[in-house]
Amino acid sequence: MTTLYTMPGTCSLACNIAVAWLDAPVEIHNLAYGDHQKDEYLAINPKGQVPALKFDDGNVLTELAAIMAWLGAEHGGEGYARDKKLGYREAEALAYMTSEIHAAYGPHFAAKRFAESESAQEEVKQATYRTLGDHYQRLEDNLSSTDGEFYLGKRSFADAFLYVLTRWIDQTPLAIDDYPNLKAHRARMERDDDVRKALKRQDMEAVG
Ligand SMILES: N[C@@H](CCC(=O)N[C@@H](CS)C(=O)NCC(=O)O)C(=O)O
Repeated sequence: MTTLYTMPGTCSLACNIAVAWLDAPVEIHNLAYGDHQKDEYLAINPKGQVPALKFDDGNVLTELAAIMAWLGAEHGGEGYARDKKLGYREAEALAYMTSEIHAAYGPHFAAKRFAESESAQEEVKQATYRTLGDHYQRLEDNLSSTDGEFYLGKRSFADAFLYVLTRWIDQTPLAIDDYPNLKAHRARMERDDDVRKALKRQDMEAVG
């Protein structure tokens, strides 16, 4: 069976949620933290990152946005194929969330890669939080420009990644309370049975 590799706390939760929403025949293999750097997993994804999707024939697809595109095309049914506008807006949102916002988290997760001294690392981190603050404000504004329930007006995989981002904010000095639409979105996602199922499969809990 096709296998999705995940790890607790990571962005791979978004793909796990998408699998649950589609009820796709994809097995979830939740790595323990650290196993992503072991030879066995590096043979699957030499980048040492999750998510990765391994097909029965041994082929591997990496990069969250690409995995979401495959899930939609393969298991999204006719509705997914017909709603072209939602499809390209979803691709736009996922590209923004992965290449801009997730990437901007780099110095937060691994400050040592960006500066040597502790004071320089702290400076880089503070700049990172300012950038992230701008991103969260943009997400908040975009969400409030729809009816507020879903990021693109209708449920899409962008909501799955948005949920990951609204969880990560708690690790930063930024406060979810400053983004009321994002806070409500996070709470709504946690009332979704499929989201709870995905969290459980990844050894994670709702944040409330
Ligand atoms: N560009 C990749 C980024 C994936 C990524 O950074 N995954 C993180 C978890 S959120 C990871 O595996 N980190 C482990 C590491 O880099 O050591 C994507 O969008 O899939």
